[in-house]
Amino acid sequence: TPPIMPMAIRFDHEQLTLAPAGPTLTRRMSDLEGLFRDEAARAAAAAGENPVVYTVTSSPVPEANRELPQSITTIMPGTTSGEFWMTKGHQHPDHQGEIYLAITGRGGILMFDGEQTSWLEMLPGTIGYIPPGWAHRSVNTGTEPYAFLAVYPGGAGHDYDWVVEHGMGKRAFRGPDGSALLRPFAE
Ligand code: S6P
Ligand code: ZN
Repeated sequence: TPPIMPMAIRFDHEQLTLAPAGPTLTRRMSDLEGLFRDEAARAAAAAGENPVVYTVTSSPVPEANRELPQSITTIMPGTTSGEFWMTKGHQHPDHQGEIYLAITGRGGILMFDGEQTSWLEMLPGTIGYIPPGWAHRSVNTGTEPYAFLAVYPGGAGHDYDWVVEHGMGKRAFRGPDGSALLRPFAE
């Protein structure tokens, strides 16, 4: 493959798209087996309307060592038995760090290093820093789509099994006043 040349990528704030764009990934309820507290409710939703929970649009920068790719994640608003809609969550196998920039809507980053849990509230303009070794899951805590830019080392990778094995420490539910309420992962 030819070397990547310097490039400008246009970000459309309204459409939440990149041009030029790389691959786009769509995750529906059927792709999120075993991740919500109420798996029966998740399975029922997957068997029914099977809604899109989030999309990830990448730039053309490849996920390869020494490159610095970026993507836009858009999580739809919603809850499953009170648990806010969220990404699968993953750990980077070699523990690289990552940054997120919140663009629209409201959300949070739930992080877990195997012992401690961290929660960062994300509002448009917030830069969230994910330090090395912290698994990360994004959550839409609002009533509109929540979108953010992620910038990460090209060799970072995605270890989804780590989250299945270790959990995320906590879960984000909609509290009585509509804001996020963190509860123990297995409660
Ligand atoms: C990649 C970065 C994001 C996520 C995306 C979807 O390092 O953290 O682009 O991949 O937000 O989340 P997930 O957990 O399904 O990959
Ligand atoms: Zn990541």
